Amino acid sequence: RPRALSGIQPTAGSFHLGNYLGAVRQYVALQESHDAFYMVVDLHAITVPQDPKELRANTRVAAAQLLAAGLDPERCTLFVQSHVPEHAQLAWVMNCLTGFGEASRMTQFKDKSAKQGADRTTVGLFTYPILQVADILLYQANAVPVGEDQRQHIELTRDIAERFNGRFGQTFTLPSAHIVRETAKIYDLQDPTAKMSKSSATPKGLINLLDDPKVSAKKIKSAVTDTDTVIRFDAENKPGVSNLLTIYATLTGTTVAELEQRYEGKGYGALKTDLADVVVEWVTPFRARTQEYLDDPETLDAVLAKGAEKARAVAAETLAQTYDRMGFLPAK
Ligand code: AQP
Repeated sequence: RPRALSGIQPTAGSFHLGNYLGAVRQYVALQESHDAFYMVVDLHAITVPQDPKELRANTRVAAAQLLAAGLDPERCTLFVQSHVPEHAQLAWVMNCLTGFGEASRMTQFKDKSAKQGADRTTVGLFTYPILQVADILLYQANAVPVGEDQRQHIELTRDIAERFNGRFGQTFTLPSAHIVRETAKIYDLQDPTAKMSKSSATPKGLINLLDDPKVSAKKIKSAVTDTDTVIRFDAENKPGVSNLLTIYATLTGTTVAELEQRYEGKGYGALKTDLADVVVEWVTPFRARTQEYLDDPETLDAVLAKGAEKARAVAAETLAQTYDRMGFLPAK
């Protein structure tokens, strides 16, 4: 079976709808066809300041949400990044193979560091994509399910893997981004030209899966649309309505075309009210399942321990081979 690998940050506590539709849904799908490794990326999280107590709690919350979304530890390997020390070890090697200019061209870093200012931007944030390179290459992953915002980082991973293979002999599999076009970028409800993100300009544009469903329903109902009245998918001219149609179609397993037909002659109010109901119906059992996993931390930790053990077996082999190829003297 081909390998899949992806990771999600535990930072915000709750995942948002963009994380779920853009990435986590694909994790669930790929566990059927791939030998899949999924991790809660706590090492990535500390590239911005974290409260230690919250980070620890949120790591469990993230794992619980992944299980609630449908990851099955019998069918995939679910673990916490810091439980597998090879990630940090291979990241150092990859840092030494990456050009400073090359890393400087990463748009996510440019955007985030511009927002934070140079003094608050850590070197860790700068090398974040290179840790991601190590994450992916350690598992010889073929497919990396992610949202559109990660495409450039997967390209970087391919470049560095090719560079290593060229210099030291075939070692790493070249991965491909697994990006589902329709849901590759879910937009902010208040600014439908910007990505829905945990650092959105206003919380009103962001649907957190673990929020009170009433709050989420209200946000859907006050989503920004346009002054036209027709319910039609047109990402360029009607980004707000198009985003709502994408969310609606994906959560209900219908198509956008079907929805356009169903809402012909109806107003935006009807679409929003119905979508608010759809979201409430989806998040309510999701929250309950997440809580069940959190109520039993021993079982949750056991799942993560078993996952880390399985992940380590693969990661250690890749790291040993990498060290050997580079000419490190083996420890006796
Ligand atoms: N709006 C989105 N649409 C589609 N996919 C998205 N992803 C994030 N936002 C969207 C995908 O979710 C996965 C996990 O992301 P992460 O843990 O790296 O979080 P993030 O990308 O940092 O999430 P945010 O909310 O966008 O955070 P900030 O504001 O810090 O940038 C990834 O596969 C990502 O593509």
